[in-house]
Amino acid sequence: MEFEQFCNFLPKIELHAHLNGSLSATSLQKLGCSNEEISEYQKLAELQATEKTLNECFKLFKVAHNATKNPQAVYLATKYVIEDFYNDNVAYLELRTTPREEENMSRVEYIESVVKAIEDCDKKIIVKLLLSIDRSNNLKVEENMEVIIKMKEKYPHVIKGVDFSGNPYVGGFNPKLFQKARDSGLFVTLHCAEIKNDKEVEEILKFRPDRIGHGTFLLSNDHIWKLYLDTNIPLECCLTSNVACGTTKSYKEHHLQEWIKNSLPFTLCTDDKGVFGTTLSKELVLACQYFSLKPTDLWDMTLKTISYTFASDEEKTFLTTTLQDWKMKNH
Ligand code: 6MZ
Repeated sequence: MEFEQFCNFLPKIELHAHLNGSLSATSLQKLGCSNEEISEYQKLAELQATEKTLNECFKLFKVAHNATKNPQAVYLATKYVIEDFYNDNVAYLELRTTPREEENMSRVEYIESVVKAIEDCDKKIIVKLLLSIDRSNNLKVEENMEVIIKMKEKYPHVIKGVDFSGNPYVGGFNPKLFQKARDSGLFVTLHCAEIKNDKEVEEILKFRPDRIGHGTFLLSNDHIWKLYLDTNIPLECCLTSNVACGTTKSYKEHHLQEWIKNSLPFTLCTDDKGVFGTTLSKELVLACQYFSLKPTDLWDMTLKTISYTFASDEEKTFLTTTLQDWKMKNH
């Protein structure tokens, strides 16, 4: 089997996908976006990778947010995104999203719409939900966390964790807030070192989240890197996102090579497949191309990724069997 075909058909695991950033142009069209709005959303691909690009990226989410301002649209958006991942042979998906309050929708209604779309899914894909705290919305973080914890109590079979994301140039990490999430039984994954911010990164590593996203600037300071090595926290690696946002200069220079060289835990993810025009299969192909990974390495990585998920033991066993059966049939 050609390696592209291998990446395509492998039952994959996606652990870092933001709902609104994952909406494809077709889905946005179905949600009522105009052609102009859609070309605005896709313009990142045309931009030169400069430091400003990460800020540009955060403006683009407005297009998707404008299309998901009521419960019905949020339900449909979730359904479309799950279908896209299913069509890319993703067997297990952890979707993350920031509960949003709009004129015609409360945060509770937002979350319930996403949960309903997940519960209604009749495809062979396991989907779990992580709720995000937007770091740039500092005024409401406490209140947002309370809503998240309440909703986790109502839908414990779907809502598994909490994420810390948003524009990394704004706001800061509050360990006490995330301790509350942890105490309530939620797993914690935090965007970490997407830009250089050693003080915050140190606080995040000391908190020891279950996973971290990006980790781009962990290597830029020896002390931070040593701290990371002590924790051995799995990294959600988003190759295309980092290159498109200009936080990493090129695929060739991507920090993933250090994880591979040192056998550190990582998994490949899309981040915002709509905004960055990628798929999980494409991310696997890129890893093969730039870091000489072989299909067997990707199978091994996927097997290891099962232990980084926030799934139940039964679900983990099911995923392991799925992967092993696939290998038997395709070798
Ligand atoms: C940090 C990001 C992100 O939550 O409305 N988001 N946060 N770094 C990134 N790297 C590029 N990509 C997406 O999905 C969109 C939201 O996810 C976060 C931002 O807060 C963005 O507004 P939801 O479904």
